[in-house]
Amino acid sequence: MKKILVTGALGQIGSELVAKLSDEYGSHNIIATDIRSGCYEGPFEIVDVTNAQRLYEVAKKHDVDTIMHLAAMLSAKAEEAPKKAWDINMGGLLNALEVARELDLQFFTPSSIGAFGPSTPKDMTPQDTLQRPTTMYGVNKVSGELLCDYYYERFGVDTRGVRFPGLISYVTPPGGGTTDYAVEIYYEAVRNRYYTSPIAEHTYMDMMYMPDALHAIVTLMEADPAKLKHRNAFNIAAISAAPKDFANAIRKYLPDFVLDYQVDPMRQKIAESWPNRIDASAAKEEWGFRAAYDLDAMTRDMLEKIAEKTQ
Ligand code: AKB
Repeated sequence: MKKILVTGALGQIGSELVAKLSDEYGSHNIIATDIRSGCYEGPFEIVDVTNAQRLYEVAKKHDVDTIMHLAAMLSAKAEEAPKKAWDINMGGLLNALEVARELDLQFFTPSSIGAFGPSTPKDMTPQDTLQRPTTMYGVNKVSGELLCDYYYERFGVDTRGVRFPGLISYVTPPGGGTTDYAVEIYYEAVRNRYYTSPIAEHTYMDMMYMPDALHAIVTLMEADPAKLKHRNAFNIAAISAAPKDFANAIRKYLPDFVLDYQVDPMRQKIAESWPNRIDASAAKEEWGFRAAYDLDAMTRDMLEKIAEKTQ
């Protein structure tokens, strides 16, 4: 039975991942940690990931065998405070990897489509390709991918990871990402039938519904290591969409929905530097990744769940 420490457990991915892992492995085997306290009933510890000693002590105290390191600043927020983003994203990752090395733990951390840059091929972006990102978040993500490979090659730490697209969910809102619009649009559609997009009409990015993202993490962590050629930073993909596609999908259920645009230059620039659609064939071949939700299935579920929540 696994015993897993999750950093950033109160964030967008963390809050749902902890619930999923609790179902899979038992809630007493999941140690949720975050920089702030929140309402969570299972084992919980306050941990600032930039504090290496504290992270080590909590992992040791709970005798965990796995770290899932999620604590990070997202792309738009990182652009507003690049030095802070480096300290949290790289400092936190290095500390978490060191704990994994010292205590011989399995390790997961997400990379992102943000690890690509304007010179990366935009369509069917290959697994192994040019990565020259132009954002601090992207620089952190490429460095993180390399660091995780290094800890595997040099120290034998069982590091694994995926490049997440923009993640869409109705449970915990994302904070400070370029793809946040794809969550906000659903809330505003249900509440006001109206949304102003900060991203231009035809700008495509990869997106994924949270249940597919959580399933991917669990499947990758349980995959036979002998079959993993890449280990870290697997491209995974489900939906390639632009704001107009979300609007059309929403109008199928809410015909009076109106989408307007007020493009935010900083977010738009980041979005344009990312791929339109990445190729997930390595993840499919090496550990059987597959996504269950397309844009329509996700839209139906998002609108239903948000309507229930806001009643
Ligand atoms: C962001 O927009 O920063 C994140 C991501 C794609 O990594 N959602």
